[in-house]
Amino acid sequence: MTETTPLITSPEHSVEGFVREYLRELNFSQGTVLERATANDRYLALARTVRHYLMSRWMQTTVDQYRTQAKAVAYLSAEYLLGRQLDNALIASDLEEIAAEALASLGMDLDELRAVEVEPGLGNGGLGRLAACFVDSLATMSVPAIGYGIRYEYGIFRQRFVDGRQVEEPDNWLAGGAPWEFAHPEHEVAVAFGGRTEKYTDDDGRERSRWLPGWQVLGVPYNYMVPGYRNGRVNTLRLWSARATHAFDLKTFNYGDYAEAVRSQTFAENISKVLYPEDSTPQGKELRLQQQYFFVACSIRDFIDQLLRPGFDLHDLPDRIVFQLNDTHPVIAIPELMRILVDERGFEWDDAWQVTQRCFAYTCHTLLPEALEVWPVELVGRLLPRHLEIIYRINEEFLAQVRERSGGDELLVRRMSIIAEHPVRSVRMAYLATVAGSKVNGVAELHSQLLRDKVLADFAAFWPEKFTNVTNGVTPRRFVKLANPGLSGLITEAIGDGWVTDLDRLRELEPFADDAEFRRRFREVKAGNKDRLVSLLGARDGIEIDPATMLDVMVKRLHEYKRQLLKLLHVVTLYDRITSGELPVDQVTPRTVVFGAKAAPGYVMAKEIIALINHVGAVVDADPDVSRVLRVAFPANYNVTVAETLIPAADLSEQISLAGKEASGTGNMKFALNGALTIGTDDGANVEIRKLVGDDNFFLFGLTEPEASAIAEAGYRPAAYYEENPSLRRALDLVARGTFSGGDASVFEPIVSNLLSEDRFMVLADYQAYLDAQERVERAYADPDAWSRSAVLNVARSGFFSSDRSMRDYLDRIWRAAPLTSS
Ligand code: 6GP
Repeated sequence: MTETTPLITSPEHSVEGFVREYLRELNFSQGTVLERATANDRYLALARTVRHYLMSRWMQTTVDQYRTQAKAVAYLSAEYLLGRQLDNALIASDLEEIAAEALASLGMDLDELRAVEVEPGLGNGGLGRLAACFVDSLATMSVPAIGYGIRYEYGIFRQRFVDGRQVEEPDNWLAGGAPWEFAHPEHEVAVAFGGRTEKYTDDDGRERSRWLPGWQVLGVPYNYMVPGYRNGRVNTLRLWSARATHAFDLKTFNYGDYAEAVRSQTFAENISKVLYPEDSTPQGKELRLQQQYFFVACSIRDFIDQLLRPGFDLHDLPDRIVFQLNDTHPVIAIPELMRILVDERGFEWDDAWQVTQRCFAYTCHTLLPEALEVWPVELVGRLLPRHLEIIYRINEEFLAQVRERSGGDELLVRRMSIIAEHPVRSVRMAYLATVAGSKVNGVAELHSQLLRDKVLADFAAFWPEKFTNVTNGVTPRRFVKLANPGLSGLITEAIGDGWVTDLDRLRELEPFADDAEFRRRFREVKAGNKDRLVSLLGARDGIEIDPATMLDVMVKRLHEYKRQLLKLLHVVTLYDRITSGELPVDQVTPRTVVFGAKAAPGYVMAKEIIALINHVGAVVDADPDVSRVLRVAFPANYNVTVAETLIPAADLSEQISLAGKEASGTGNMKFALNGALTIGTDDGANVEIRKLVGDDNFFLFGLTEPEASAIAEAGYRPAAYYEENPSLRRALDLVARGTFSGGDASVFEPIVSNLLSEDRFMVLADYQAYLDAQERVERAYADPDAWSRSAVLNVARSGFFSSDRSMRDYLDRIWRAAPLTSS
């Protein structure tokens, strides 16, 4: 890195300037002319044009960060669910209008070109999308930060439905070209694996251990711009791609085994080939551990070699960087930094440990015990033998402390050990992160409380000051400004545009909730958003929906704890009541229930639930009476792009997980900010949403976490609810009898029998409360004026859920870093 300020100038910020730049790109980079250019050519030229406007800011930010050597945040995340880049770059650089006009003057439509972009789906769900929101906020707040991750060649699978069942197809997102990335093979990093360790005596006569690896791969960094919102800053997201080492190839080739050389190349490159589609439940696959180590080893090496000044004393590392661990996926970075300090830099163990502890902080994103990652010792030892030794030593010293402070409580020692003994000897990654990290945080108040009280209770008792909370947030740039231009315009008209980077200002909207004209215009915006959704679903999925109905939306990964089944039982109950004549059609609030969800390909029950939703939808649709007032729409392949049209159109947001299971949720925040009302349990960030928007503007139902725990402890018997509740019994019987499976009772039998015998997430226990809450929803919806008042209040009171606020909390409570002041 040089310290010379690069001399580049941005293209002129005008329609003419944009046209010139665009045509130049089309000619020089795409090698074509307007008349012959395909839609993809036109999109690529547009992306590159917009990129040029951001380039000098990017170079300047990079230079400033290096020059000041200010403390930086390195966000380590195996996933970034970015969404489309062009849209965001346009709003960040204030080019939307100029670009639209410039393209129009060339006979093109900006929206059509936008739609060409395939979003980089390099994440599964909430955790990956959160990382994307966080890097956006860090850039917008001028915080020196870098996001590190993996450049998966294939992102989250594309979902199709065949006979209502999920089929996965590869997400070849790079196929059309990748105008947003910059490969830097000159900064490739070698990463070692395997082999063994050996003991030796160093020059000072000290006993040491060193690693003799068995094989290597190279990591090539690809840089992505992370534009701050109109603040002259562009941060970097650096994603690593695996390549075979040249030496590796050559050696095999010299032996004359060409096929073997190619095979080993593929083997190395497999590491960044595909994103694991498991969400919240790790699979424990060897390639996954390789991915984890690969990207953190590259990232730490990169930070030390590229971002520190030559000769930097690593004892001072904690003053220069904090590595934030996005869940346990990057936790192997802890022994990696120890290894670098002790083995490569000759640090004493205790000094290295001091430095390491201060460099890491850990965010936990789950409450499900089965979601806490563990790696078999055998596997860690085979892939990373030196790291295993280091983990053992960390554990040894930690347990000595536990023994000392607990007076030798061996039960406690066993509970807290980083190494689990059963069912197989394994490394508990969450424990390693907790022991080594300076801070541990949950992602919503309730979640952090439950981490302290339950999941990590022994550790919280040991180090109470280590534990803190940072409630999640979402970026208002993508999820309001970009996704909801109608609402954005209305808000800006009312209170100015400061809210985009200071979302607390939405409070100033509160008085407008009582302004009838404002409410009317708010409804107009909602109606316009519904029309946009109607067009999207029509064109994309061939799904017809009626924009005059209540839009009731449940979009998130398919997981039993999130309880899509509870929503579905409500639909089945409505179907039952209408078809049985119990509920006259003219008394039903017409609604469209929209689902969007991918299931992990190996998660059988989740895939069955998808099939059931689609089958119920088909039967509901086919019934002429029912379908006048009730429709089920399940567009396939829900992703960030779909979310951006769907969320602004929603009236009702479904956040109905069993209390104590959803760590936070972030979809819930996006809906509230876009003026949907929530029907939800007392779970995750719902708790905080309800507190802020007020009980009158939130439909709360269901068991609380303590109630659910008490029932579980006493022995939950779901069949009792079935026996005692006739409406529930009828709904389940309909499914059980094969009403939604062409009369074949066997098809959905596993779902029914699971609900009746186990029902781990207490769907049946919450059924009646949910139905009652839905009746309250219908009564409220019957008064459009009162409903829109509540909706406006949801918007006005949700400013807290900006990811800018989350970043401020991390900066204050965990990172102790600050924005760069001048540019
Ligand atoms: C998710 C949580 O399930 C969700 O509640 C939360 O909003 C999100 O993280 C962001 O914090 N967790 C995961 O996606 C996951 O893989 C291990 O957790």
